[in-house]
Amino acid sequence: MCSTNSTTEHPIYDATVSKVGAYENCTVRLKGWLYNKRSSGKIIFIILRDGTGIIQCVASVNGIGQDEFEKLDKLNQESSLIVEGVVKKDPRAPGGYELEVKNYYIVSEAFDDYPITLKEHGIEFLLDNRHLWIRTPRQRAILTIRAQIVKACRDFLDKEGFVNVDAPILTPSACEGTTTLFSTDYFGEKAYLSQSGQLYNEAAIMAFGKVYCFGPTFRAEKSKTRRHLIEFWMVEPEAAFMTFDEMLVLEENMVTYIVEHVLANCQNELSEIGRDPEKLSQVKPPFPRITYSDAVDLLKRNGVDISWGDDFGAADETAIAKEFAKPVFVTHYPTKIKAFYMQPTPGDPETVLGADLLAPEGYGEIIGGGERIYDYHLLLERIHEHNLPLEDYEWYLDLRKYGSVPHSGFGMGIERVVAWICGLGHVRETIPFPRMLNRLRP
Ligand code: NSS
Repeated sequence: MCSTNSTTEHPIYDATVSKVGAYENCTVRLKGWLYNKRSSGKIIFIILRDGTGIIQCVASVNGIGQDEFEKLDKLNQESSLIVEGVVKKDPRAPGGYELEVKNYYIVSEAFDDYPITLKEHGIEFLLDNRHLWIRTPRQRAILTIRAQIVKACRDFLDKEGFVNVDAPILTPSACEGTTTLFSTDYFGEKAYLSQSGQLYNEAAIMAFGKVYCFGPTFRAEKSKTRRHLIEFWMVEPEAAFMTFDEMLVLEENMVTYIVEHVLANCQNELSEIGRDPEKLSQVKPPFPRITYSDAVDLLKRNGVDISWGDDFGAADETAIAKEFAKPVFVTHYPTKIKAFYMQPTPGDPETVLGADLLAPEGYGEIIGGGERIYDYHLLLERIHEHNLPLEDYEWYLDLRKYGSVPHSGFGMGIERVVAWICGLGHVRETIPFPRMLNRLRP
């Protein structure tokens, strides 16, 4: 853009690291933090990060003068600074460009040794320092992919004609069983943090037809596994008149859209975290479907000690998913292990029109959903069977009183999808500030 032998003074352009390519040979101003530094006598190499990427900046005594050079040489990691310099193409540099420093200003000097260095740290230490850990390129890449996944969910559903109608977080009743409820005092009354916005979605579809809610959900689960968080984000589409089969198609299209969006927009981030995109490019509809009964047989054939009616554990889900290169639907679960609102399978009341979507590569369930009971009397019966307090579900029953229609919906846990797409060993890195059984801080 700027010529190297021009005699006229160039202006200084405000730029970001990710956009420096548009300013070759120009003088730019970058604002960021000192990620790393090494010096060799008369040259200092600074790795500057600005939130959009990292760039090597080269400062020399000739370029900035002896005093400024010495000051820079002493600057601590993570000091914030503004650097002005000329953008030079350099195929060896990360990102392909380097900055020849002409000037710099220290905004705030880090006055203590930064706890997170380039050496290996233990996971508990990193989690204790999560407020600082998120600055590292790997964590930034994961959380950028998360943001793109969230965007893809919204884009897909908006495009499909779903209206975003959010559900409350403080609720009087349970959606997914009473054992994992978080309770809080609501001015003398007991309230619970939402486990799912589904019940409210069911009210909203009668007003909008197709809706989704997207927000934090909470499960007081005493599970300390690599798939469980206490607070996680869920996107929950729901549609009036949508059949079970139509819902499965919606799920596979949404998951495919998300994967394609990440592949198209996050190549740098995937390579930063070392995720092989090849495995993800196999995710194309249709996804295989197997019934719960067939899944039990499959497990038995693989020597797993399981009986019809048992719920699947993480190891079972992994064993089932291992048979497929794409995500797989497990459908028609036993009625007694699923939530109270699930519609029975026509002609087979022992099972329900419910499906879980299991991700490949051992990531387990990423989506749970199904068709809902729309008959008033059957729903009332289930509420009694599950010992749910009727007064808290009167409004939910009303939906079956006034123009009830068959309807379906599902919930997709964002962190599990991020863990799978990024190929991570644990969900704790998929959310900015994880809440786990033993962790509420920072
Ligand atoms: O319990 S779910 O299977 N289903 C529901 O909550 C329905 N009420 C959703 C609906 O139909 N609108 O949870 C859905 C997903 C599940 O597949 C996981 O991906 C995720 O929510 N999930 C979790 N992620 C992280 N940590 C925990 N503890 C967790 N529990 C569920």
